[in-house]
Amino acid sequence: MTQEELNERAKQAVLTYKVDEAKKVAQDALDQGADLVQVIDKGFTVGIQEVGDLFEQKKVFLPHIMAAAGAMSAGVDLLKPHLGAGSVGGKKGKFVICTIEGDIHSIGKDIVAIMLEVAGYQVINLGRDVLCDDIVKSCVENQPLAVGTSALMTSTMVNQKALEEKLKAAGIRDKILTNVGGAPVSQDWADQIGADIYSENANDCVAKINKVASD
Ligand code: HCB
Repeated sequence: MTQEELNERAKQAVLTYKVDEAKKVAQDALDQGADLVQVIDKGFTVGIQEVGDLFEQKKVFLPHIMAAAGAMSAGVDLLKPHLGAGSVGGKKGKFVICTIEGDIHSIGKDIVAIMLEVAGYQVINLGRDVLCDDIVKSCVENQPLAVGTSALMTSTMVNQKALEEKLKAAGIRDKILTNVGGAPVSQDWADQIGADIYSENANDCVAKINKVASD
């Protein structure tokens, strides 16, 4: 089976909410030594984005989203241990990541976390709906190169701004790069709140962090 066929099957498994098929595609990809990052990025991720679009068009509803997310997680969880994540020992630096306070959306943030690990960063994934105070605490303890926050709702984006203020108050803002992402987030928003880097997607995030890490 070609890489494109595997990617398409992964996408369809999410689009049709099929947990078993998502696991099977992942296993087939492993068995044939396929490019696993592509299966995630061009397969499962595209599937969940399309389900998201259908949701916005009111063609599917919340239970469908949850089922699609479940299929995606089942496939990605199988692939994760085989991605070579951290194979270079996280030598490029630490990256603290989480979904911002008040927000439980975790799929995109977890994809970014995986891609950063594969790229050689030591990722400290704090989870979702993480209090700004806890993010600051982790930054003080871990002294990462960067902290990335994900916001999927207009109502929680404001907490990315609050984090900027809290990092300043803790006296560590100038020692850490801040990275913001999530569907409603934009370069304009990053500029407005004084975040260092806006990332449109996981690849964009890795590329931009690689650039600053190598400067
Ligand atoms: Co949810 N939800 N949801 N949801 N949800 C959205 C986000 C809406 C836009 C849907 C809509 O109404 N049109 C909407 C927000 C409206 C708004 O404020 N503008 C919404 C709402 C309202 C809600 C609830 C309040 C619904 C309810 O309960 N009534 C509730 C949230 C409660 C809360 O958080 N307190 C809710 C719940 C859910 C779930 C649980 C059903 C499920 C989440 C499951 C999970 O994450 N474990 C869910 C989902 C899946 C979505 C949609 C359909 C897809 C989000 C997603 O996973 N996209 C979404 C609609 C949409 O976005 N089109 C909808 C796919 C990923 C791959 O994309 O953008 O997250 P991404 O990540 C990209 C990119 O942004 C970037 O890289 C990622 C990978 O390429 N990136 C970063 C992201 N984070 C980054 C961090 C970095 O540092 C760097 C880059």
